[in-house]
Amino acid sequence: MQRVEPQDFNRVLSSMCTEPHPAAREAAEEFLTTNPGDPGTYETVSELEQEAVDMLGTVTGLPNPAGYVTSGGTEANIQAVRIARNRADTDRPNMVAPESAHFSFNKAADILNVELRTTPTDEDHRADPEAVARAVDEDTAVVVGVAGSTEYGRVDPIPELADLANEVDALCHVDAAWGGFVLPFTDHRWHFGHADVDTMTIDPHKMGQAAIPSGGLVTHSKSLLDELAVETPYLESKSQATLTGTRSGAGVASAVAAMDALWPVGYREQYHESMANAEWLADRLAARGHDVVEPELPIVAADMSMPVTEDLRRRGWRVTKTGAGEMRVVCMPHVTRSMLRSFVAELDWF
Ligand code: 0PR
Repeated sequence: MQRVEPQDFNRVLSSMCTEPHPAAREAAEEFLTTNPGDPGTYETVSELEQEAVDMLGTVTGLPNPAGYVTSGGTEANIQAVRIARNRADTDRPNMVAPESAHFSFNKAADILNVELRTTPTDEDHRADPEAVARAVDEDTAVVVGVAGSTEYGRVDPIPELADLANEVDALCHVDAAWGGFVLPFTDHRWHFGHADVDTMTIDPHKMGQAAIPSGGLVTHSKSLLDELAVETPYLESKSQATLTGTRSGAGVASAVAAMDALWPVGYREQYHESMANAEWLADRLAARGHDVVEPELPIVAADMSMPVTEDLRRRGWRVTKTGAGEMRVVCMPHVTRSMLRSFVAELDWF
């Protein structure tokens, strides 16, 4: 086969994934042939998975976490809803999520036959606890909060949402798929140590700088994870909680390698650098007369009246639009200041 370059990150401003840390890349390659779905056979990677979960617990303020390394945020969100549905004492379960929640919750609702009730966000794109309070009832299995939203990088008021979940005996799930590796360095109250959170999504393959596929589902107790267990008669292990069967050991090993290398110093430095880049870009765009959604985490959205994504795309840039039509730039680790400088300079062409 002719060698093709899989991805040049040079002009990618749209992705929530990034170039893996060198140690993560190496670990991924080393563990390519292992299958953590069969822990009786592949013991080493299985031990590594527990290490990964323990480290994710450290990042999310949870001393004795139970969970596993998923294929990504979608799987972790689906499984969190599944835990809640299985545990709920109702025939007509619903979940309540802000409209800013990722579309993986629509998939979860469809697959699991759980009614999805979306609530409006406030003027700053955060979940509105009053709207959530109006939507929950005794059939609510889970209340979802987003910590680092896909479009605007906003953090929902997690303690309030967790209280609302508690009131109706529902679980509280936090989707920190993207935000989980930057939020520890902010003042936000988002994790298990800050509120009565039951389950969380946090993806090493996004801001965690691990190789794809590496997502994370973390819960505060083994009994919650056991809601997912099915019997596995012909494996050495007796049950399996994961959604997929055969899984990539590459994701597991690279998650451990990335967190080993970067937690907490490397991630902290990256957060400050990415945040400074986001603020710089927001300032430049505002100076050009654009309406900018002030970045709270390293995502910039700006009402670009003029250069549309297709024009930029033709020039090699990868940017996406929000549902409302704003241009959106995710300041991932591969997005450097010089890259942003050339981006802003090129805007002058339009
Ligand atoms: N939760 C949140 C908050 C997310 O932002 C995403 C992905 C997910 C869950 C789902 O995660 P997985 O894609 O790992 O299953 N958000 C990005 C999006 O949908 C995913 C993405 C990643 C898009 C890389 C583009 C890209 O180049 O926009």
